[in-house]
Amino acid sequence: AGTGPVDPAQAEEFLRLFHADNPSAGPARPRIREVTAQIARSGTYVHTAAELEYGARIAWRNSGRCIGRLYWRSLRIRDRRAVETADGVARECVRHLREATGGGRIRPTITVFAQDRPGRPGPRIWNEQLIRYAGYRGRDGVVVAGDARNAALTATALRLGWPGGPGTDFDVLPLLVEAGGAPPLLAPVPRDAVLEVPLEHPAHPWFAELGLRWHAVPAISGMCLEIGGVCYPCAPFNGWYMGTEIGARNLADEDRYNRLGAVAEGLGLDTSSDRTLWKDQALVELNVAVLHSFARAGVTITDHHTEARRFITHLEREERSGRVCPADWSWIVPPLSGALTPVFHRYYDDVLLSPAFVHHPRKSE
Ligand code: HEM
Ligand code: NRG
Repeated sequence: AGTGPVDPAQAEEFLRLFHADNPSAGPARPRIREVTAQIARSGTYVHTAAELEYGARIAWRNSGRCIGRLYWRSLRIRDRRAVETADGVARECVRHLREATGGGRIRPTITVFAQDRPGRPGPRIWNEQLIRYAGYRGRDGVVVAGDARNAALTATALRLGWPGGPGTDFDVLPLLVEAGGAPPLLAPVPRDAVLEVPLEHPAHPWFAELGLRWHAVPAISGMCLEIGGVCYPCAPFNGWYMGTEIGARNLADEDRYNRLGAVAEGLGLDTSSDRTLWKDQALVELNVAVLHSFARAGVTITDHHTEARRFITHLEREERSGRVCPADWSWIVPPLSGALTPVFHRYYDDVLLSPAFVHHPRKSE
């Protein structure tokens, strides 16, 4: 994939797969002839709407790092291939967020923008996700507020003219949308398109005072959707969160929000030695708060025990269908209580299949 010519062999392989799985689309042969001619003429080809939908769902099914694949058939596809300007992309991303958020009943959704063509790359979003919290660096370069993961993107946004947010730990960054070879457009994400959940603990009233919160929808915007040799560089997608992503990583990692100390203090734990397991205890209560708060707010979320069981169901189904299910152990096993879940106790095939979601090199640095 990329802005070079499409490899006809990749196109053919995809079309064979599509027609094998979709008998109602007729035989593959005539379509392959047509596409081969299109590639010879123009260096690329255009998917039908049915091919695009199928390709996007299979790309999810092929994502070896994703534990949430049981429902891969339910992905909603927003075909916006005609949109290629930066403000068109920004506007449709905001619509995507509104539709996918569903007031808390989150719907797995992907919006597909213009494809790469030889000499004419499609649009790109520099943000890793549609919703990201700014990370502000002080004079010495150390992050003083917000999410350190997004410090480089925040600096880029400021350099491009973003005035900055109020300076809280949870300022939503604008979208940086690149199109047509121009410098990226800064597009604010309206407040009312960003559903957030303030965190509280079912048993500890002081917890709410920590002022922690997280956004409802994880919408990955920094990956390329590759289907049959064609690259869609801008194809943001979302499902819903598994609680550990927020509670055991985003808010807990030392190079993210690093809040275990604050939680431990609230709990009155002995933090004088690692061996008291204060971090482990604080981690569990933080994760209890995440799941409890999302549920109370009516926002879809899953826990790692349920999702691990579902993933095993998915694996068994895939096996019965005669397919290999690629999986990367180090991403599938949850970052909390790994061995308590069934996904820990086995090995996986980790093969690269196409269609696929692939990482772009990060653009903000
Ligand atoms: C990764 C859960 C939907 C594609 C992940 C991860 C989790 C997860 C826990 C690991 C994240 C990490 O450790 O940072 C879920 C759940 C979903 C869901 C609960 C609910 C429906 C989707 C959808 C797609 C998708 C709709 C695409 C259409 C991916 C990909 C990755 C991933 C490509 C790897 C991301 C990377 O390399 O950074 N998912 N997912 N997931 N998921 Fe899903
Ligand atoms: N860990 C990241 C999100 C990665 C993808 N997770 C999902 N994807 N649940 C974070 O923001 O914490 N999804 O499409 O639902």
